Amino acid sequence: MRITNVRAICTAPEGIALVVVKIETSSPGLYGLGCATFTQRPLTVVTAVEQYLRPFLVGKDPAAIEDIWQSAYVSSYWRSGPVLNNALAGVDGALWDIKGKCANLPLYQLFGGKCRDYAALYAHAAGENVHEVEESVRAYMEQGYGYVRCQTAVPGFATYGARRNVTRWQRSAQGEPGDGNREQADPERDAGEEAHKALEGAWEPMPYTRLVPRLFEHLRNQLGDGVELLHDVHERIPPVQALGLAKELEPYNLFFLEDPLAPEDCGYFRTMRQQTTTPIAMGELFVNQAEYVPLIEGRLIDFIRVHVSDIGGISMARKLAAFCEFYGVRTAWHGPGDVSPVGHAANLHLDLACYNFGVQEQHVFNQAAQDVFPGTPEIRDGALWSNDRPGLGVELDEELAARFPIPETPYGGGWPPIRRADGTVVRP
Ligand code: GCO
Ligand code: MG
Repeated sequence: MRITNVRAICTAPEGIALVVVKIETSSPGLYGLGCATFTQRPLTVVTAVEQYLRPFLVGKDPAAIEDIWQSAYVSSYWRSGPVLNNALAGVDGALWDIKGKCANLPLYQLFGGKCRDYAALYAHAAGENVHEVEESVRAYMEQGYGYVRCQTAVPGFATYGARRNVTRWQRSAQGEPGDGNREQADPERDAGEEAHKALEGAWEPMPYTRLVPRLFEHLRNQLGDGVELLHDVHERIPPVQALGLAKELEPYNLFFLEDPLAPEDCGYFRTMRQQTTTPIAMGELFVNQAEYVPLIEGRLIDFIRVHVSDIGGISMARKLAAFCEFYGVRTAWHGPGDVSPVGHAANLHLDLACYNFGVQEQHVFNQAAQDVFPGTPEIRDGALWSNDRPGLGVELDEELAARFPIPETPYGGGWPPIRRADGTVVRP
């Protein structure tokens, strides 16, 4: 059997650009799918796949996953980074999908079988104030969720993960399902750049840093310890404030505090570890193993939040999960709306087969996305369930996918600049 074609397919059924690689083979009807979603720069990934990896791959044996990964990885000489790793991940995922289909087994079986029956999910609770967040957490608890990420708006300021002052696009990029219907009138989407900025508002670290401990104090007072609470700092505050926040949150026993530091500030993790027992999650922005290896071997973090396609896909993620196991670090693969259902399926197979599973981030795909991607993993009782089909278990309706082209968004699809009141741009 040989690889006969490699294509990168873009689709946005929720208004969020998704990229999926499809590898076709000389065996009639046998093809594979892999997630290559870098939602802020999707067309760069398409170029990397179709201009460079396709000529590299056509004619090769699709069974030779590791050799293809290693040789494709160095074929660009300069390697790693989000574009090349996403392209490589799409190929890698598609080859694993093909291998599972050839073996007539779901991928988790090829990875050593199940360590658990399902992957426990964490849902995204948000609100304009502590009461709204509490209400949102309660609703998730009633649906059977044991883990809930809690984000609150900071009155008068833009805040990651909370609805207020956030444009529709940012909401969808932050893991809240889009409407998927491009015809719907949406004044926010149609706002010009200036209006877009006005909707965001300014970001100030101190009001946020002062408010978050009050949020979790309220939640623990109202909800007790019967639910695991998480929070995403989203790398937005100065490192010394992140140290203080992590310490101040200790009494509220978070399951984890995510992205307290930016990748550029990883040097502070050693100090953070010495000062607090709040569990730390990091990694969604990592795009090179040189970033995550020191944090793991130093036992400086507790969960990896890696965007699987940003590190080169399933093959690399399996190696990383195994490496983490030796250091007591658990997995928490990145899984918002800018991971495709194919990518969520890859997360799920890793979740089921890795001993050191921590928790899985949830994204509830709208009906349009589920129609474009038949076999999207099922969410039930606060958990993600495998359909046990061979390979990844997800298909792609290309004709339907074409009806959801990448939408025009301000800033050319990039992450809009969040600025402080004085205009200084801050990290996402
Ligand atoms: C998360 C992430 C996302 C990112 C988004 C960027 O924890 O799920 O922080 O919400 O902001 O994936 O495109
Ligand atoms: Mg995050």
